[in-house]
Amino acid sequence: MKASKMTTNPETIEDISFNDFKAEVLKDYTIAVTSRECSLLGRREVLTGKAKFGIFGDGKEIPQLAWAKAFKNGDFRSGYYRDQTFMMAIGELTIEQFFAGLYAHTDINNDPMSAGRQMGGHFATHSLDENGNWNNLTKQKNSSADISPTAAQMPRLLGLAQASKIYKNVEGIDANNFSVNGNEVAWGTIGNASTSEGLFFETINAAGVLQVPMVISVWDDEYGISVHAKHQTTKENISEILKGFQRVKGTNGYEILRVKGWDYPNLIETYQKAGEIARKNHVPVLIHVNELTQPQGHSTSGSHERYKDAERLNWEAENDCNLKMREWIIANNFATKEELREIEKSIKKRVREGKKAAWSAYSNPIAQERSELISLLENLANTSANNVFITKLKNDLADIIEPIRKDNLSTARKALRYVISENSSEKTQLTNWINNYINTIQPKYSSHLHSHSNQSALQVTEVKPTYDADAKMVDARLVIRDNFDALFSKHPEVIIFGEDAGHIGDVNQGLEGMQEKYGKFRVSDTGIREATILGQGIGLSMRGLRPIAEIQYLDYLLYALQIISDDLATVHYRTHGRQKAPLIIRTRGHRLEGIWHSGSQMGGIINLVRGIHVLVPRNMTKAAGFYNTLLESDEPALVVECLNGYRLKEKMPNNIGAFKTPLGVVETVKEGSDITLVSYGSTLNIVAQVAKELIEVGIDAEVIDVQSLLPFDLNHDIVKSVEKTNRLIVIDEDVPGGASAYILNEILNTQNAYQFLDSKPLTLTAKSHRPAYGTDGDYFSKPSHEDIFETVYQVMHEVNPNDYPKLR
Ligand SMILES: Cc1ncc(C[n+]2csc(CCOP(=O)(O)OP(=O)(O)O)c2C)c(N)n1
Ligand SMILES: [Mg+2]
Repeated sequence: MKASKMTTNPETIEDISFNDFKAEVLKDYTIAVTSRECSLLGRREVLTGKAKFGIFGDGKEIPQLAWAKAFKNGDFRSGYYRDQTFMMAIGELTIEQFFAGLYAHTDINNDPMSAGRQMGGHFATHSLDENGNWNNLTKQKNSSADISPTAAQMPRLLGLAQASKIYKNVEGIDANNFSVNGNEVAWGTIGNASTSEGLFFETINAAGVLQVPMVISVWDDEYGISVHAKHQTTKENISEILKGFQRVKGTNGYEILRVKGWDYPNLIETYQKAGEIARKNHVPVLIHVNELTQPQGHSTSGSHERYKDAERLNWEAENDCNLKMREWIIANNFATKEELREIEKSIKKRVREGKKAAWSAYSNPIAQERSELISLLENLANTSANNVFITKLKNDLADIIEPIRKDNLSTARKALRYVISENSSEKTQLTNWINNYINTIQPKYSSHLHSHSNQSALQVTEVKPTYDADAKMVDARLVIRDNFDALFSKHPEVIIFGEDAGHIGDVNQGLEGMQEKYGKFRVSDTGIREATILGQGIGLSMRGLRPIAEIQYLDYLLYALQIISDDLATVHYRTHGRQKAPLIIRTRGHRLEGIWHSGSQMGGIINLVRGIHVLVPRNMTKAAGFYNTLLESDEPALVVECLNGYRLKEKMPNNIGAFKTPLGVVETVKEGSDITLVSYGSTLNIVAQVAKELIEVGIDAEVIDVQSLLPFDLNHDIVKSVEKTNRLIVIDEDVPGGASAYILNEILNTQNAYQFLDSKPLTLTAKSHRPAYGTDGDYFSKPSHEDIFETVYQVMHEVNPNDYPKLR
């Protein structure tokens, strides 16, 4: 059935198909009008204070209907906040759910997008059941969870599309839940202004190189909030300037299509074509959808009358896509004006009812909680000397027309202060109510930062490396290489990619020979594009593969840090555990040479990526053990190998691929009684060396390797050491106040080590500047042997100047 034919010659189509088509058109129109009505009422809910913020899909309805028709089971969306009509059209967003999201309903059954964690307009489907097990993604329409940073949906889109390519070309993977011969398309959407972002261009180029089944729609309404296209896009036309990407005979590249956003039949045809090209040929497609509008302006935060002139506002009113579809329906005799009016009237009613139902579902439990509290406060007031004050608090709470949980809990906690020196069963009841309320309500906002499943990385048990009696000392890179070899052969779904990771087997030869052995789809080179390397990893892992994304040096992780922080680290949390991206990021860092090959910006990293594990092994055996652990788990992690460790000698274990380094467990590498030295990574190895030298001056230091910054020392072993030595120095090569401050806080605050200290706890760090080049640059920038020795000695000198006379 060709929609465009219907426009010109409806009478030539047989009655039955005309009627079918008519029904479909009216069903589509119903969705478009329902979606619009939700946008209009949604804005009102914000302006009247029932919801905090609204950003809606009005003005973008019609192309999304066409897109939904081309979207098949198993396909994935990676889009942004304008896509509500699409979500409704694929059956993944009801009116009630739309409003539940707007109100921030914390029950995942009411707001399946995020259980109230995300602003409305941020969409998702459930890839996992409530226990964290995969659903069959090939039998449902999938939407990866949206995030707010503009264009940040693009890197992930690349990986979602590439997964089809992997499933098509790599044998032996159990694809049951994930793919049918790699026939799935990943569909992206982005606003015209957001195409100004580097992430957009990086993704476009990478997808052209990789030739993956990806269709990107640009919703072009000429504006990005108040900023017109003339400030955003060269020639004010994204498809025009991307023309060089158009494939021609004998080249790779894109199919680039352009269509007007109100032209329903042409949109249908365009989306069908785009889907076929991407699905069959694994060629990326860009659809530039222009002449779209924003009937209510950008969001509830402002009004577009401030920046659009009368001419533009008139144009938008006349070219509203829903209005144009309505005119088209009438012109083509699919329905009369009266019939449409009837449909519209009943939709208005239906949306009002849905909104009301969503509001009741959201507000009733809170009102119920308030009633309970009010009766407790009444009882408390009756028995308290501060009756007047408690009654006032209670009355103020009762007067709130639309109470939220904050009102309840804040009132209860304030009331407790009035009975601080009283004793009564009413006080006990209130205390219990508060504790119980916090225990049940807090998880609604804080759960699912990490996996709750039985594959949580914390559930993986340690397996120590074992050695033959005559085990050889080898270059450490061989330990890591042989371990990857074992992992690739054990897990067909493991793939690794990065700059120089393929042909030469990474810059340190940790993947030597792996591409030859496992093929170019599993061990591959990428362009220099850290953010989309990360995005590939996120998307691939969301579709059941186990990618290892290699970032060549820790210093260049910064290019990808935004996407790690905004997307990867929040996936599980922002979907209330209904999506996961168990990506392993492999990189190498710490001290070597110069400003950009010696960085150890661990403080910056750990503070930006809560939600993923950050592991800092001191050698390659430890690193390999972390990879082995992570592949048994369903969680994302960053592993920082020691850049100066590949040529050091390590003993080759005989259980390669099987030993596992546990997460969140420290290792005491030298026992001692005088002082506890805590470190990690390359610097740990120096600290261990210095500890031996300290014995010569009578200082017996205990050296602890943190190994795992996130999670940190879950067994609280470090405090046990401090309890014994009463002294503590944290040593690392990050800047002052960086990871060492985090470690110190964990030990003093979380583990309460302050009570065992007899000397001031210290941190010894690098200088505040970047490390200078050369051996002297390292010596004068990062903690040296002598710095560490003297700092420890000075502490002992202060304790006992007789035994430890002043050194300098
Ligand atoms: C990285 C980043 N910068 C700024 C913003 C604030 N912001 C949100 S939407 C938006 C405009 C986006 O315009 P466009 O891509 O054309 O999408 P439209 O809203 O017009 O559909 C901006 C600047 C953001 N969310 N993320
Ligand atoms: Mg725009």
